[in-house]
Amino acid sequence: MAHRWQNDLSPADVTPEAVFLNRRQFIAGATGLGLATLAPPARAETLEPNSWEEITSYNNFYEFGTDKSDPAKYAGAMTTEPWSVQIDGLVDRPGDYDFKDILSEMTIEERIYRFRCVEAWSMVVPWNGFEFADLLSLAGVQDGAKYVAFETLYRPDEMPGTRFPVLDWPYREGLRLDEAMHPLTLIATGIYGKPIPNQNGAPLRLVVPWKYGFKSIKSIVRITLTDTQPPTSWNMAIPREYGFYSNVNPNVDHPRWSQASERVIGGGLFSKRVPTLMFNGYENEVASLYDGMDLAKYY
Ligand SMILES: Nc1nc2c(c(=O)[nH]1)N[C@H]1C(S)=C(S)[C@@H](COP(=O)(O)O)O[C@H]1N2
Ligand SMILES: [Mo]
Repeated sequence: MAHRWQNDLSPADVTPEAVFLNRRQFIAGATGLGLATLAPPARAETLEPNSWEEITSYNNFYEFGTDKSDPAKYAGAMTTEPWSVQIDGLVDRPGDYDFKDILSEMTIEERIYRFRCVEAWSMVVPWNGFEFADLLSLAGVQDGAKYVAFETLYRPDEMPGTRFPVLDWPYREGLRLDEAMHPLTLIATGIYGKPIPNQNGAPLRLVVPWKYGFKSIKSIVRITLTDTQPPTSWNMAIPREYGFYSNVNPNVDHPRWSQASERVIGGGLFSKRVPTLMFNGYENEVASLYDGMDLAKYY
């Protein structure tokens, strides 16, 4: 598939990880030598991807517990082979799509995206994957489809967190069809060129970089094309706090905290807060999807 979206970072920025660390030191050193003008502006600096360690040990995957360290501890028990995705609803070719067969049809590319959790922390992740629109073409979207509903695996004997009614399992998410078809909307199958770890949503998870992280549903087993807005887990749990759209928006606060800024994960002593960007920095690409919509009402 031709690339329909131009990354603002080059793959050379990603590998190997050691290069990042060295470059960070170089930037710090250069600043010390009075070459401060070479240092990137504060917000752009966060586009340096987080480390593998940060991305794979600080997670939200409530099926394995609510602590950020639970998924790395417990998600290893999730069986990811074999894996298939049921694609149904308003599609021409409904059925169970084996993950390996899906992969054989897709061209994997790298996408370095900002990732912003509704809890006001953020990372930058070098995903590997394919555009969700390409998966939809496999199944063939029918006229009349307006939304896409997603479901995560629900297997209680492998998912200790599902013993607690934190959410109405299985974890469910949804997008409007035009959001789902947007070239930024990715199915991630890897990170840093390696298969995606279970705690990050193996073997395939959604990534919608202009929306709060909970929209990026993990370990997908079902995709349904519908003509009505599907129920979604966080919205069902606390509708006042978690809307269906959940676009990153520094001007619309969460009822219990500000969304104007975010804590950048990593950097140890150097961890910092930065201003949150409209649509998480993807405003030019996605703002037109919401022309004429009141973003405070459709939060
Ligand atoms: N199935 C499922 N998907 C999920 C979640 C979850 O608890 N279960 N958490 C969401 C939230 S709140 C965030 S911030 C991201 C975290 O992704 P990461 O752990 O890969 O950083 O996954 C999202 N997808
Ligand atoms: Mo999140």
